[in-house]
Amino acid sequence: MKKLAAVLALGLAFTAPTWAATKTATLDVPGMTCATCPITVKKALNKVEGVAQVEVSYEKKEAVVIFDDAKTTLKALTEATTNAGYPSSVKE
Ligand SMILES: [Cu+2]
Repeated sequence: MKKLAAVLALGLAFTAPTWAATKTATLDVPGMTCATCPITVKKALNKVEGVAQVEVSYEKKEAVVIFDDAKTTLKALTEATTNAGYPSSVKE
């Protein structure tokens, strides 16, 4: 019985409504000039409400952001990096 409940709970977690709004965006961040820049960019993006995960690549000069589009917008993400000194744009 306990096992069945656990399986049901797992099923519910995967169908939670918040999951449906999760989006991934790739931002071009051309202003990163050294290996520590991605740390600043990552911190700035993590502060935005609704952001779940951030991966910043200095080599590619881009940031991949997983976020809840019910809580934040692409504009808020590019503004966050811009305010941190790294203007960015959404990659198509
Ligand atoms: Cu730097």
